Amino acid sequence: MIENKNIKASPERAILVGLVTKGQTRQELEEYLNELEFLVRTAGGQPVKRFIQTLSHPNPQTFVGKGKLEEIRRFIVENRIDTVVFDDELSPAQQFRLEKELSVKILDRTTLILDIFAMRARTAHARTQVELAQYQYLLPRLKGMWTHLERQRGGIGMRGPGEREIETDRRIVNKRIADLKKQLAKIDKQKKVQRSNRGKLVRVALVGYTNVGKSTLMNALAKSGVFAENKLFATLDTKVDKIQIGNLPFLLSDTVGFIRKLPTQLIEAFKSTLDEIREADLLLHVADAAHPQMQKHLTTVRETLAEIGAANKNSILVLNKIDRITPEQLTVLKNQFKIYDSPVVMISAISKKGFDRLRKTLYDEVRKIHIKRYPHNDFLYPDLEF
Ligand SMILES: Nc1nc2c(ncn2[C@@H]2O[C@H](COP(=O)(O)OP(=O)(O)OP(=O)(O)O)[C@@H](O)[C@H]2O)c(=O)[nH]1
Ligand SMILES: [Mg+2]
Repeated sequence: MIENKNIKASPERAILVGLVTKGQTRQELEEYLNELEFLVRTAGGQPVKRFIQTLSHPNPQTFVGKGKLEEIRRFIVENRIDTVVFDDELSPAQQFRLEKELSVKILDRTTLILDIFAMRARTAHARTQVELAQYQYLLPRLKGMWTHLERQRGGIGMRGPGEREIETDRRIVNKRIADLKKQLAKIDKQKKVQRSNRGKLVRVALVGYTNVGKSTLMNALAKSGVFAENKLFATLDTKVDKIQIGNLPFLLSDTVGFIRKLPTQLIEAFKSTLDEIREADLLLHVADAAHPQMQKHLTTVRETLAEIGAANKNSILVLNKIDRITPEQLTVLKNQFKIYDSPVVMISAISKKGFDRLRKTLYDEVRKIHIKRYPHNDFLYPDLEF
């Protein structure tokens, strides 16, 4: 595992930087920075201040403009800032220029998410996947790193030892990536065997944005003791439980949550974890009804599902945390989702409000799949009253 430098006894003091651009309004940026702040806290840092600039596009060298950079530099010195977090993926050139200009740790959204994944990975499988993603992120950045070090040491020429060291490093990293891929291929095979041993039961997968309550719902339905917490990416491994509603058994899996701009390295590295979703017969798409960004979360989840090859699956939309919204908001929500392309259920995974409806919907949808799969057995599954 690449060392996680973000955990310290006293929290790292961080400032956040984002841009208002043509494609991103001030309000959107504020919302994205709220999420970035939550990510920083999850990683063990303390957000201190936000810097926002309106630019048509990021400066290719320094992300922000010259004046803003100076403002940030002054703030860092006067307020003992350890880290600057940018709300976008920085190019290797930007990253190293910024490190040089600001002399503190520079993180972007991707490194932050990778870092949290590294912190959260519990099993060998999750660790291997995270490490692969981290090395893949690192590979194109090696050159910048060496150039940066050379400059710090006082300017040995670009084609000097620095260049040879880049090559050595690149070889080491490539070898490590190849080894990790081999290890993952082995784990993939085992997981495939495990999945095929589970028999022919209908498979339902919980999917959704991070922190919406997937694991809490899994616990409520299965009493399985899945780790749930008010932090981002509490779950990285897949947990599968057998559930029975009426006389109908099925498998329910809980796995990693999605987020806006989930690093592509992670999507690739977590391929086998995401297989659980890809191979599911039915998706239980959970959303946080009390979150101001719920609609955007729904879109992100749909886009991510398409990206991993799991679009157009049968699904049930579960709007969770209704204990945290007013009766008026609930009415608005009900009207909003009256017409939707899949069944919609509103619940609270904590108070268990709406659970009868959820069980009934789950039963009906799983039964449909069952009947299709075993056409001669349908008499076994009567209509249930809940
Ligand atoms: N008020 C309220 N809080 C809830 C409800 N369901 C879950 N939570 C809380 O939301 C937080 C996140 O819950 P998790 O179950 O860990 O969410 P998750 O979707 O599994 O999150 P990741 O694994 O990080 O993707 C926890 O603090 C839960 O207690 C609910 O119905 N009402
Ligand atoms: Mg979870």
